[in-house]
This record gives sequence, structure tokens and C-alpha cells, in this order.
Amino acid sequence: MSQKIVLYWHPMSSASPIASALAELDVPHERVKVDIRAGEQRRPEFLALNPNGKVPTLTVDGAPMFEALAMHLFLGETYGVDKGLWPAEGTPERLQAMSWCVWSYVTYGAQLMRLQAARDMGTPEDAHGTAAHKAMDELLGLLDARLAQQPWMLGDAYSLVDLCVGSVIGYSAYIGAPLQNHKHVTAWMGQLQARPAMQIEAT
Ligand SMILES: N[C@@H](CCC(=O)N[C@@H](CS)C(=O)NCC(=O)O)C(=O)O
Repeated sequence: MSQKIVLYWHPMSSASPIASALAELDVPHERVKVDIRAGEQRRPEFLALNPNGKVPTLTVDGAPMFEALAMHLFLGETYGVDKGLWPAEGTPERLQAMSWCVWSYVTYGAQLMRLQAARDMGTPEDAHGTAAHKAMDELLGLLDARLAQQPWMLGDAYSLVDLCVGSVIGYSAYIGAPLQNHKHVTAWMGQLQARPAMQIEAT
């Protein structure tokens, strides 16, 4: 299959994990920088691709898509199976892959947004910030229990599920999520962040 893929991105943003996924998959693509600090995401030609005016935005043979989570699932299903980086359709692992990816962006992501909002208000210790911190600690406990049993999210081998889940967990650590209480998560994040495809900001 040879689709023309274009990733609209900005360094150190929600688009970075998608750039890393494309690198892990070795999918030929074009990368177009959208300077979100200069407001380029609000240009009409960009809003025609993504009415939200956000990166990442991806086009596939000219057809646009938005939301990083949707891109992780699309890239995994389309390019990952042949490369051994995404489970085949119809397997129990495929169900787990989808579940954990959605869990990270939606369930864990909701608490992350709550903590982020409290931080933005300058009140991370208020009721919202404290509740978000506690909820994240509990959710990280689920992840830690899984990673105590196996080195990677789906078992013995790295997959794009590690990249998807790890990118959300990594950002949450940056804003103060209690990763230090979860030693398996911390060790897994170290392995993940050492991968060449995660050094994408330098390229
Ligand atoms: N839910 C979206 C969030 C995307 C997002 O918030 N992108 C930010 C960069 S990290 C952005 O483009 N901000 C520009 C703006 O809001 O004007 C996703 O996961 O793709």
C-alpha cells in the first residue's frame, strides 16, 4: 500500500507522539510544521483540514483526520500489523490494544486535564487538583500492576500501544502526576523514552 501521508505538527506538542509512531513504523511521509505560537493553525486553509485548529492533523491521500488517539489507532491498524507493532484483527491482543489506548487518552486523560486546569489556575493543591492527583495515582496503580507482570503493554514485545499510552503518561509526569509511586511504570517509561523514535524533536 502506498498512501501519501502528511503530518501537520509542531515540536513538543500533542503531535510529537504521532511523529514518533510514523518513525517507529518507518512510514514514508511529509512533515509540515504549523507554527501554533504564530497562529498558523487558525489560517482558513488549515481550518479546512481540521476545524479545531490543532496539531496533530494528518492527511491520507489528501483526506484529513484529527485527534491523536484516532491517528494512533489508524496507524497501528494500517501499518503496524505487518511490522509486528500492532496486533492482528480478531485477536484478544487487538481488543487490549484499543482498550489501553483509549484508556490513556480518555480515562487517564480526563484526570490529566483536571490537574492541568488546576495548575493553570495556580491552584494545584485545591480540591480539583488533589482529587485529580489521587485519581491518577489509582489509575497508575492499574498500569503498574500490568507492567509488573510483563515488560511491555501487550506482553514480551514493544508495540505502538506502549508509545500511545506512554506519551500520555510521560506528559502527565511533566505536569506533576505521581509516577514515583509506581516503579514498574517508571522503569517502563525509561525504556520507552530511550527508543530512537522518541528522539524525534531533535530531527
Ligand atoms: N485532543 C487533541 C488535542 C490537540 C491539541 O491540543 N493540540 C495543541 C498543541 S499540544 C494545539 O494545536 N494548540 C493550538 C491551539 O489550541 O490554538 C489531540 O489529541 O489531537
